[in-house]
Amino acid sequence: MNYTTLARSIIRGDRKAAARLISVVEDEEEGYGEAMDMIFSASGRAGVLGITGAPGVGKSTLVFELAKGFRKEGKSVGIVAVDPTSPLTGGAILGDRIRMSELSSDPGVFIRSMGSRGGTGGLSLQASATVRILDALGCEEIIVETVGAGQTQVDIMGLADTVVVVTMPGSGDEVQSIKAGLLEIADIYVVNKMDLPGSMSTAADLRAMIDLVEDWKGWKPPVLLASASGARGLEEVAGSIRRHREWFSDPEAHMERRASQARKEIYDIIASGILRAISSAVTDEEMGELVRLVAERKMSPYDAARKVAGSALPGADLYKAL
Ligand SMILES: Nc1nc2c(ncn2[C@@H]2O[C@H](COP(=O)(O)OP(=O)(O)OP(=O)(O)O)[C@@H](O)[C@H]2O)c(=O)[nH]1
Ligand SMILES: [Mg+2]
Repeated sequence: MNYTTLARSIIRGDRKAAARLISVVEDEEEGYGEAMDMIFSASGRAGVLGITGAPGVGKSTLVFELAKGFRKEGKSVGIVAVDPTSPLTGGAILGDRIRMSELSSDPGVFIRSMGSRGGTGGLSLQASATVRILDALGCEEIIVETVGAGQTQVDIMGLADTVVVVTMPGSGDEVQSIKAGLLEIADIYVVNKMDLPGSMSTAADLRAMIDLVEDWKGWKPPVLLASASGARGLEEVAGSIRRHREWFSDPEAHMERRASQARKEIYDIIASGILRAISSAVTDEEMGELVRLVAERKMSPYDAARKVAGSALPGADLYKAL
């Protein structure tokens, strides 16, 4: 299969071709790198927004409302919902589908759900390739929903220019978990479900936490109250996203973040490519035998890894590397 034909169709705006190339990346087919080079050249125009937070805080509802807002401005929208938890049951994804059905009939909206299928490639790489493909397709705004830190393999900062961390009132645990993992990644905080009791004090807790950091290097994350399902506070959220984007669009000022995004993507691509090359150097039987030996504790997993990698990379100093 020549994926470059697919890439050309995507750049012309062919949604079916985009869906197919995303599947190629997800299924870890070989040889789509050249198509991704073309996609890369045609991308770079979209605004990429990350929405993250604990399960059930209202991320998808917020994504839906923000997408509707972008549509009102006449912008085309791509939505990538990453569900690392339950690729099998797909419960959350199904719920999202129903919620999204209003948008999915809109030709200006492209929605894609993805979950880890337990393959060798990283979900991060799949998500970043999907964002690029939607960008090349012509989506002007791309929203990526991921479940909060610690529960996901997807580094949202590596994907998005603006990251919104969503939380909800009622659990001090929430603020604790944000402290533990999400503090460094948030550009904007949204305390969703402001219709429920305790939203003011959750916001106050977050603000107190933010105030402890002395130097925000030009952008101090605002804490906003909203109700995604009640359509309250959404203008303010959209406004903050716009302001952050303006601030972030100065390329000189943000080389550090862009460089760390680039570094991560390069390493993800290397890791997935090498893993694929190495895996194809052993047969399923050979791999099965090694798995059995390690499971029976007759061989160290490091030794097994060296044996597999050694047959694909003769001459590499695997004792040093592994
Ligand atoms: N009371 C209240 N409920 C809300 C609000 N926003 C969303 N919800 C409800 O919260 C529940 C979870 O919303 P989702 O948007 O699916 O949350 P999520 O964070 O995407 O959930 P996962 O993707 O499963 O992690 C749904 O029943 C929503 O209707 C709100 O502002 N107030
Ligand atoms: Mg969701």
